[in-house]
Amino acid sequence: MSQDMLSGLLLLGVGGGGCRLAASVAAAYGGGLRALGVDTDAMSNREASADGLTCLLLGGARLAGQGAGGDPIKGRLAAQDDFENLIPHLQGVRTVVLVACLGAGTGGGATPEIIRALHGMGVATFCVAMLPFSFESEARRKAAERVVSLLDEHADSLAVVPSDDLFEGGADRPLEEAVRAAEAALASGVTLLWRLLTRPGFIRADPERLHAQVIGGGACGFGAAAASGPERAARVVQSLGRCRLLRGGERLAKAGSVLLGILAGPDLRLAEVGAIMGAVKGLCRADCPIEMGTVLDAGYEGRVEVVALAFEGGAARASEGRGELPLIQEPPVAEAFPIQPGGRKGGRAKGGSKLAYGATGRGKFQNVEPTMIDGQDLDVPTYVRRGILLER
Ligand SMILES: Nc1nc2c(ncn2[C@@H]2O[C@H](COP(=O)(O)OP(=O)(O)OP(=O)(O)O)[C@@H](O)[C@H]2O)c(=O)[nH]1
Ligand SMILES: [Mg+2]
Repeated sequence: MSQDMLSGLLLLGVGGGGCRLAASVAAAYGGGLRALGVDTDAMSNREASADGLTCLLLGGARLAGQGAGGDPIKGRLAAQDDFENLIPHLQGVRTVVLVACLGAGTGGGATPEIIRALHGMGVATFCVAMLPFSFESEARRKAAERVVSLLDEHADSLAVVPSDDLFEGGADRPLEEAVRAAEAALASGVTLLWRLLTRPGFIRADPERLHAQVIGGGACGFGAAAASGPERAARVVQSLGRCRLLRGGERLAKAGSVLLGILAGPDLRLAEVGAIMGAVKGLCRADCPIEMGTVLDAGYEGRVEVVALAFEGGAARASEGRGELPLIQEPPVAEAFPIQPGGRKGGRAKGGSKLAYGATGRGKFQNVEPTMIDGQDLDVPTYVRRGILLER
């Protein structure tokens, strides 16, 4: 079994933009990353497949491979139709890292549905959701915002990334260079989990703790910085503190837990690891746990890169973690995806289950021992456990 199979992670691109970004993240990782794309648009699927990403068509019977045309309801129904086809790809997967661009039909409509179904199967989800560029229409921005609240409700960890921020300092750069830099920034954050697990340096990340981190993470910001030359350890943390994706350090200052990767060549010195950790601690709250790992790769010779995932929440306790591997053979697809003719946009539960139950679905039972009967946590309301949409 390859190292990547052992990581239990799957990268999933959703929609046209999501698949393109997932393909570039997988390519930036350098091969071997377990990745998949799903889209309603057959042509876009073919393009992503040509870029090396295996893509599945969603809603072929409903949309004839023509895409969701900007309509998130079509995207949602397409995911309901064909989620089943994803199941063979989930063998051994404990955490799915979803990448989607919001503002149109498939990324906006299918992503919350897929997350809800994965949650019903006991698979943890870390969603990276891109917001439209500021030069796109107001309607796209509003559509994206509506989806963010759904994702917030169902994803275990959620990083919302304004596309503009990814193109930090890129306005005057040649377009191709700006796109490459933006993709590299995204890849640094998204692939950190894989790199810590499958290409560790002398400090290895623990898969259980990473899994618990995703489950308890909540809102997440990520940022990366690189430096070389003298004083590179001090300078790399200074530029991480200024990173726009981390809101100029605000995300770190408020974080409930941080996952930090130090990526360097074999020339990395122990004193530099100490200096980086000390400086990052200085950017965070005194009581913020920082889980750190190093990735040593000859390609980084002379350079040090620091990647931080700043989570609002802390790692889930072992009792909250979904320790069991999902039962791939008998997925609760029917319960997770009740077909709703003329279903409501969003389909939020009455009373807004986000406030009541949060991303884990455990609400006020968040910090108590789960009441487990037949493998089901009865502290989580049935409709949340089964992903049933309630009409107001
Ligand atoms: N960074 C980046 N963003 C993209 C790219 N393509 C699309 N987007 C963004 O993604 C948003 C949604 O567009 P798509 O991903 O193409 O839409 P979709 O999810 O395929 O939905 P439908 O086409 O309606 O089925 C757009 O408003 C853009 O902000 C891309 O290649 N790179
Ligand atoms: Mg599309």
